[in-house]
Amino acid sequence: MKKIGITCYPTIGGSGVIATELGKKLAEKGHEIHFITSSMPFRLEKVYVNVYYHQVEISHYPVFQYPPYDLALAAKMAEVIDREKLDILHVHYAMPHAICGILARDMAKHPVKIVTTLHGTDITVLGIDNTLKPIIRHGIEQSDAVTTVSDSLRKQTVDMVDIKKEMHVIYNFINENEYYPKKDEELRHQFQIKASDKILVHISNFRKVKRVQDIIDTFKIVNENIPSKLLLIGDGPEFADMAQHVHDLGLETEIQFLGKQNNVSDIVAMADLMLLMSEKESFGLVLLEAMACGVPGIGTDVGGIPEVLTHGETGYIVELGDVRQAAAYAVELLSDPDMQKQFSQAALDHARTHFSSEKIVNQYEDLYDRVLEEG
Ligand code: GMT
Repeated sequence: MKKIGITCYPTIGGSGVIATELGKKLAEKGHEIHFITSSMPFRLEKVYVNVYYHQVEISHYPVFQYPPYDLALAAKMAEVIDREKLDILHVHYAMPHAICGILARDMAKHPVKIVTTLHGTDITVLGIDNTLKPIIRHGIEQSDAVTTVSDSLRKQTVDMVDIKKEMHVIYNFINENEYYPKKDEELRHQFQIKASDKILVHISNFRKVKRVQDIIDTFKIVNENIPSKLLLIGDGPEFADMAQHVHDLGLETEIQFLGKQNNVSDIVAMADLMLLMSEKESFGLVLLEAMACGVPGIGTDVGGIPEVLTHGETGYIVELGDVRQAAAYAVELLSDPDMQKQFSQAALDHARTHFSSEKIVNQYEDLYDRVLEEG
């Protein structure tokens, strides 16, 4: 049994999901888990044995122009490391979490190892602000072990941050108790979707990089050929423009905006196809969650997406922005029930074989063992 601290962004997002589900799985296996975050991670919705939560308090002293969240986090990490005698502090994102962890490790009296998982935005942020490169590099190099959620992200990190340190690819995983094939006819009824309509779904934080407009434009072509509905889940900077675009296309009755949702598995499982047409995506957890529900996907040939989706088997990969091709694949699949069944089964099998929680959580446990053995 190990004592493991976990720090992540606790709000809605794939990295928070993975960090929280990992903590829950490790706790089930008998480890003691301490979440150190700014608020309760959103998937930690009930009491779990072996799971503790330490909230970071920020002081609003008037002299500080900006509340020093990063320092408050580092101080809380050091306090928890010493009081709970943590073996491992697993932080998600180099910035700022690895940096805070390294500072906490320096401050704490109890020896602790820092494991950092990179989720992507750290590295893509560098495209915007090069001044952060040295601090991200420091966070990676000073961690005791580093993982990336795809091989594409590993390579991108090496290229962009010029890193010599070994980085281990550990893919994201699914919570099989939550994501599995389930068709909820009542839910379909509540959304007023006819049994004959095909359902397409997209989930994101509506940032520009998610190219939600491509999703809508793909759906427009699909809808001209097949009775269908598009469910858009999430919220973010592009939301208002996308609502306007849907209005301009006259598709308000065909496309529903559901906003932020905490428990999306029932909606995902109800769908026939997941669309993710981003221009940056280190993994694309929503594609995997859909596959685990037996729902194939269409994604762009970008980042880690081709490591999740197998073209022609569990879904399709298209060039960035190629809405015509995406729509053509969707129409071909959704108008052939046998093919749909075959893709659905392949998606489910692939998710369970390659991204099972057992397989991936074991990889993290092995890494913790190796890091602790290194002394
Ligand atoms: O995609 C986002 O903007 C959210 C971000 C996050 O922190 O959850 O997602 C990143 O981490 C996910 C979990 O590993 C990955 O599935 C996403 O692909 C990755 N997003 C990007 O690389 C843009």
